[in-house]
Amino acid sequence: MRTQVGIVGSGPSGLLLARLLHLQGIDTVILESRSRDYVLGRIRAGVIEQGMADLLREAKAGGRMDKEGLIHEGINVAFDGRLERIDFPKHTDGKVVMVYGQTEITYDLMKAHIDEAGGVVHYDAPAIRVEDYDTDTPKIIYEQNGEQKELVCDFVAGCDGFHGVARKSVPADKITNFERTYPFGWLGILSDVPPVKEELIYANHERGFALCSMRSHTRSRYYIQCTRDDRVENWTDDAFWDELRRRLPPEEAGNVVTGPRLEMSITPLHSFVAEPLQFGRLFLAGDAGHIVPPTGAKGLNLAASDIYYLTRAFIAYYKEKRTDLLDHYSETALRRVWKAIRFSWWYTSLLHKLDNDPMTRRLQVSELDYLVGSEAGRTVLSENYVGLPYEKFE
Ligand code: FAS
Ligand code: PHB
Repeated sequence: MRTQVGIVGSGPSGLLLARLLHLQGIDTVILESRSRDYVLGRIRAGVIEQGMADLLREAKAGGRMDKEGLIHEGINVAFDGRLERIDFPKHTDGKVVMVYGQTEITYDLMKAHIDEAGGVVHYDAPAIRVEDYDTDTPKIIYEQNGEQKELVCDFVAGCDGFHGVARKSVPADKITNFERTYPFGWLGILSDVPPVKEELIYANHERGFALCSMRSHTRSRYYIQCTRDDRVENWTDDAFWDELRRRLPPEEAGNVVTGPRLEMSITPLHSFVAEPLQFGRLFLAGDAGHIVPPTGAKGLNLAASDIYYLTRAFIAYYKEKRTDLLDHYSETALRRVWKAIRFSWWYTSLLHKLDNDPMTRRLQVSELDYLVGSEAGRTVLSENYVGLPYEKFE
């Protein structure tokens, strides 16, 4: 099999890239190890920046988002029994975020790229490795129906997430990994109950972090900090709701509407960056190149900015035979990645129970008190949360 851009992984990165290139007449083939339904069934991101929303519109896959997505002009921060609202438009020249689930985004991209445009995606076709990416004809070796096959390409985009094979196809001495693992995770529940509040609540509490989010006005997503080795089996729904309420200010705790779980899962928290993101004709994008703890809601949005730069680089190559944008993809994408890594680490450290030292707790509460009491503090939080601007790349 032969194509122009071979893509490993049909998560939001891979699908968005394929869709945007298709609209420019550039051929792609996606190889995905899982089934279509499995990919669609994942419960992940819920908050998207302006940049991601604009890219979905550019991909002509933003119609349902614009109809059903919830525009949020702020978040709430809870600590010390207080609840403080951060007004984004006031501190960022009118910028906002959108609450629209990753599951919905994946559905919309599959519909636009595969069902409506006939885009080529091979499901249940795991890639085994990427070869010859330092030549003009890189190959993806993959398995399908028990047979080993190869996809010959001009370029390979590794959009196969943290556990994928694209990054692992690069020799260790050619890549530098930066990693930080946190000694805790998030226990999340999805339930068809109205959210406790119109906007998200990020709560710092002596018992640990809590987050109140949603997917719609009738479907809520809540998270509480748990230990890294905790297990979903340890938690009944009631135990989850009781612990969540303990970590919220009294009024909000009283307003929580509880219900049975649709889904419950634990997410370990870590920060990871691979450098560079380009190896000859192999390009890494999204979680294949970097991971952030979900506290800052940046994972999916960083995947979007990578795809913004990578799409423009491929278009410049195929339309004008330019290679300069391809050569600058890695450094440009990583500049924005590191700022989001820093913000996500800082926000995670500020809101989570890091240890049992009362000094740590006092430092967190006083930093939160400073932050919400200062215009500069509110601006710093708002600017980073709504998403730092994309660089001009043309
Ligand atoms: P993905 O991991 O989504 O997709 C990679 C694809 O590659 C998968 O379909 C996988 O099956 C496939 N694959 C893997 N190995 C393969 C192989 N060998 N061959 C073929 N295919 C292969 N981000 C936010 O911005 N906001 C949030 O609110 C947020 N909340 C989150 C909550 C949770 C609980 C979690 C876990 C993550 C959250 N994230 C959030 C981050 C998350 O959204 C990721 O950043 C996003 O899924 C990244 O998309 P991709 O890069 O496409 O990787
Ligand atoms: C979510 O809605 O799943 C969500 C929202 C904000 C975050 C992380 C997850 O920071």
